[in-house]
Amino acid sequence: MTKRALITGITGQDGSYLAEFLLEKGYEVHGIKRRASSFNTQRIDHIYQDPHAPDPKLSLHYGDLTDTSNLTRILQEVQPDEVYNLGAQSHVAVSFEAPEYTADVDAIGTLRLLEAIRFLGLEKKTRFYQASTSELYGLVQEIPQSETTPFYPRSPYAVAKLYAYWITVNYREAYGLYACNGILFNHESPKRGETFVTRKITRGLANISQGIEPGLFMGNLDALRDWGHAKDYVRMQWMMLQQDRPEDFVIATGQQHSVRDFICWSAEELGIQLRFEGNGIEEIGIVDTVSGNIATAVKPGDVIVRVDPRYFRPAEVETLLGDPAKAKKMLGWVPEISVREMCKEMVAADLETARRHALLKAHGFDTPVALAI
Ligand code: NDP
Ligand code: GDR
Repeated sequence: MTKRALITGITGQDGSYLAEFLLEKGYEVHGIKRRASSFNTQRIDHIYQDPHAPDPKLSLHYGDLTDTSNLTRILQEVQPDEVYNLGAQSHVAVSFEAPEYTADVDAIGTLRLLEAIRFLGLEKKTRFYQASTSELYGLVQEIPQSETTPFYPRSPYAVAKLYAYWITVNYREAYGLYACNGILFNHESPKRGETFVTRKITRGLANISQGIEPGLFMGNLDALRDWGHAKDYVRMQWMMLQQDRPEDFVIATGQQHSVRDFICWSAEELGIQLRFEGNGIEEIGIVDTVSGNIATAVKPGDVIVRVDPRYFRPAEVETLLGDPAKAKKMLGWVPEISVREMCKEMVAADLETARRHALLKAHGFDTPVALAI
């Protein structure tokens, strides 16, 4: 029997990798996409199938996590074996500006899905995955963080995700639903949203190297994160729903690096050596040397990175480091792509795009490039 999965957030980074993964496994995949005034399916266009084709394996449904009747109707139509709740207002800094909306989507949106499963009598059929987050640890109480580390959320996003975490546990305990939380640490890829820190760096530096952007403005360069590759992490999301009993798992690499490290690695991939000077609030990154012919528009002495306090958060999560021992022991999961390999892949993808823009510009077709603010 073909298994059927429903993914909220299918147009996002994880949703697109997970859809690819499930299609390869032979699943029939359904995704919820939001109505937007422009196309918003760039990340899944390569796997999209014409709905007129016989027996399409990927179908999209218009919907929104703020709309109970819409979610209930889609669940009723699809009758999924597995629901992956990846949809969210996922930007921590933005959650300080839109806290109520973030709570509605990230917290109550999760409740809406769980209630719809129960209301439709799908408790015995449908397994539920909740995209929980290392942001729950916030002001960390223990190093490294594992499934038993106490939570201390530090943003409206994390507080909303805390509700979603506990309501998932509650529906498991109260109604016997197969529901699990994946407590995922930061994971990135060339498909990462342009305003998250890693992608902002790889894209920004690639653009600078081609003369498309003059410089990069950053926030807290000392923040420490445990970064993995999204491809490794979606595999784990699926594995969690294939166990005999539902459980929560931390997914992380167990290694930690600073934002400044990530900037230096990305610069290195572009043939640029950077030196940082300053005190954190007035820090600048100066080009020391340029090697090879990759960096075409920078020269020694150029300042290409500046700290701008506008990117500091009202409450920061300074350090996160995960302990994935349970996932390794119980599921045999280990990440396959290292953070440096991931950085290289991201820079290469952004450099290709930057070169295309530079080429167009050189031939008189100047297309504006959006700034990642
Ligand atoms: P993205 O921001 O790339 O994708 C979020 C997805 O949610 C998009 O498809 C977006 O649609 C959709 N979405 C946003 N608001 C709504 C809404 N109101 N109704 C329905 N869908 C909505 O996130 P990621 O792929 O990186 O992350 C996936 C999930 O995992 C998120 O829940 C995130 O909070 C969580 N997470 C992510 C981690 C990471 O490091 N990436 C780590 C831990 C947890 P659209 O494309 O239209 O904007
Ligand atoms: P995070 O990711 O907040 O951890 O949430 P992000 O990449 O936005 O920030 C990581 C760290 O980098 C610092 N930082 C900057 N961040 C951004 N976005 N832009 C900057 O210019 C900048 N300069 C420094 C931040 O202050 C922070 O400390 C991500 C999201 O995917 C969440 O949905 C997910 O739950 C968590 O990861 C785990």
